[in-house]
Amino acid sequence: MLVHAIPSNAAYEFAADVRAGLMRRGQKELPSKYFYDNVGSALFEVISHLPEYGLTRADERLLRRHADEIVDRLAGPVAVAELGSGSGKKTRWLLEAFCRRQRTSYYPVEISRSALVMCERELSDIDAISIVGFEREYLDGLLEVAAYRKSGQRLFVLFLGSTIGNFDRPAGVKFLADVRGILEPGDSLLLGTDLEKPSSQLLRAYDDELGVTAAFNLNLLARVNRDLGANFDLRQFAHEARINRETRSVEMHLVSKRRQSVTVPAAEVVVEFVQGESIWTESSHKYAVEEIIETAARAGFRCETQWIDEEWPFAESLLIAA
Ligand code: AVI
Repeated sequence: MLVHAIPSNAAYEFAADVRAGLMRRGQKELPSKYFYDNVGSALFEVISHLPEYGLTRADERLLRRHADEIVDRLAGPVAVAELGSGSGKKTRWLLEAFCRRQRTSYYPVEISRSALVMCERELSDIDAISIVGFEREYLDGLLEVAAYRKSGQRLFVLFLGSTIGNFDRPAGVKFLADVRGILEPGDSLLLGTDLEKPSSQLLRAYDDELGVTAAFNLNLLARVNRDLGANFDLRQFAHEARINRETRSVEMHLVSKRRQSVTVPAAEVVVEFVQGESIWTESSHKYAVEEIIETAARAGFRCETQWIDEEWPFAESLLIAA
């Protein structure tokens, strides 16, 4: 696989985001996109196997069951781009179905290099596939993929795993509208979205018994230590999952167990914590089925069809650029 590597200002952006998030008045925060270094990507892979976290398996089940039907609905030569490919495991079904029809170019866009490497290992045995990976933020990567488009070729974008849920709702619409802005009419987007479910089920999914999600969350502090030279004492922070009914989301926080101060040299800050104060690290918004159609319409897409998993409420929506 050819990999286009990330530009070197990423470390500065990380330091700037950490500084801005930890120096905020009121709720401190760190952006969830920084979960996915090598350790975080490996932990997320484990989360996807946990009995409490059915999201990834539901996504994969739908893709496995409906891959042929999805591909049949997309006529002509198609290049496939995936925003956040992860290990690429669940994409195999779709790519195999495309490659049975025609030689297919697959462009995974990932901020995690280790995920790109896993993805290539997982998928390179498929006959008639060519893989070119982009170590980029989603929209930057998609812009580059669009520049690769051959004349007469349609782009089919995958945004799976309910990553859309990690944006707040207005930002989700804006993100989809930005994707739409890069596409041409008739191109398509397959959007995987986790649906609303009981709070007790969500709390178990985001605070599992084994403590893998806790490790995934705490790894963000470990990454700040590793990459920015900070001195977070991981044992002095506790993972917590909270339901936010207003935003219909599950939030993850890291709660300071005592009064403490932490230095982050590369971000040039010393951060003070009082006991019980938290860093908000992620929100996972859950959607109603009809809401996905309305959200897509506001971003300039028509919903062609949806497939719903009954075992773990989750929707795969095929959206066409209007
Ligand atoms: C990647 N994303 C959709 C996952 C989610 O469910 O929000 C990340 C995750 N956070 C905790 N567990 C998994």
